[in-house]
Amino acid sequence: MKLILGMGLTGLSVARFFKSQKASYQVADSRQSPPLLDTFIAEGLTEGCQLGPWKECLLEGTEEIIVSPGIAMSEEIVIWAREKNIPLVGDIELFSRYANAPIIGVSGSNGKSTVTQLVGEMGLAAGKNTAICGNIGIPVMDALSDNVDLYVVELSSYQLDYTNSLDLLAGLVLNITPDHLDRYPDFDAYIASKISLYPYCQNKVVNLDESATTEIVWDCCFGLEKSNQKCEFRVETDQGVTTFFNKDEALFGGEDLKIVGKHNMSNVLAALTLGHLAGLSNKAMTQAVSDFKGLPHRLEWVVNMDGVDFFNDSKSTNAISTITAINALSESYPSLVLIAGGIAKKEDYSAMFELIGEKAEAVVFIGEAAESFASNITNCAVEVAQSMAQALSIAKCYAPCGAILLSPACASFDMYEDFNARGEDFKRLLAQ
Ligand code: UMA
Ligand code: ADP
Repeated sequence: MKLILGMGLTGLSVARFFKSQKASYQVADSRQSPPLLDTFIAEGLTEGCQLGPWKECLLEGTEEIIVSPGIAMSEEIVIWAREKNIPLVGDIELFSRYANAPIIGVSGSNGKSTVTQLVGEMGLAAGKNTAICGNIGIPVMDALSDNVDLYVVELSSYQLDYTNSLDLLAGLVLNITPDHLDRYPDFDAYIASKISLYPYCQNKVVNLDESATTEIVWDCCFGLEKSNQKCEFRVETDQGVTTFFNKDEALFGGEDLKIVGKHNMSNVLAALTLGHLAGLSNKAMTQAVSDFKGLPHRLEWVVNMDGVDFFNDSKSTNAISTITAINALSESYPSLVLIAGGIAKKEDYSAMFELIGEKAEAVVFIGEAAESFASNITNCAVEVAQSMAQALSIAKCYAPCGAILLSPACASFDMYEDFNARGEDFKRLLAQ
């Protein structure tokens, strides 16, 4: 009997798969009423369902556990399973057993979804039936199909932690900066989790700008700052004109990109390198890059109102992504007002506070972290707001021109269901 732990998106996709295979399984969740329970019931997937605090007897007769990524390794049920030597895998490993098309894997602290989506769109532009899935929001077991030509899978560290076997045609850890430090004993453990992707790769792709992966013996590389002769793709800037190259062939210019900021140039290089390894043509990849508008909530331009551009970067849930957004926009906007805050991550925000003082006209903080963040700001105006609506109206007072940027650097759960809801609220308020 298989045991599926966690009745979220992952658990649902795994239960659907086992049902389709007529395999016997049991589902369990440590919450009394998990949000997707109704869907499990409607689809007839509640076989042997156990809800509420984990009980050791759940493991009786269990030959393998498929554990959801949100369940930490410190959970009792995981510890008991390990003590009993019951094999424990995540959905990614299960998927790898059945997938019969090449898989590209993308991990990293920031930019995973952007690169995953872009590689996926390159695959589609090349006429391949491409599945874009994984941590990006579509569980891999829901994407599994005999009709797929290419899988592009976003891999989180949580998923990698429950993976022991995986076959990737190519894989990349885009960057590693502090995140999820509530799940790991320290930053080194988080780095180790990310880097565990590489042994699964037929082609290891490394970002030369990322110091945490310099030890990796790579097969392919790219770098925006530290490019070299061995890079298949590179960017050159001559007299302010930026061009992307594949070896000696000029592909497109920086002005052809609809996504802004240097970090997105790095994301494009990453996607080109992975797409190339998947056998995609430069023509198809160039088409996909020039059509790519980026994903919602990632430095997304929303509207120009009374001469002010509004950007929604709600997906920024850590300091470095907000630092990246401020740097990207301050290149083009001399006046920048930031809205940030929410539930602070267990990380050092001092570099972000300093940059805000240096580059922003004003900052408006919201959410649980507001007061403590505000006390760390010097060199620019600082305000605390009680709601997104109030934050926006305060921000507008400081921005007669330039840009207003929502880039929270924090989790959203104090005020919203998730980062999507936060970004949608920001956009809804702007549409009023
Ligand atoms: N649960 C328990 N006990 C626990 C923890 C969770 O029973 O101790 C139950 C919850 O009650 C809930 C279920 O597990 O019913 C939720 O499982 P989950 O947290 O693993 O979430 P899923 O809905 O399966 O979504 C997961 C990813 N979530 C996490 O890793 C936390 C989604 O990434 C991913 O899109 C989805 O699988 C499909 O692959 C989200 C995420 O926040 C977007 N990821 C983190 C990030 O990007 O930073 C890693
Ligand atoms: P992830 O899936 O890793 O969370 P996303 O593509 O969803 O990555 O972007 C998350 C946040 O990180 C957004 O605020 C986005 O603007 C920012 N970001 C995107 N790419 C990069 C990058 N290469 N380096 C740093 N920040 C980035």
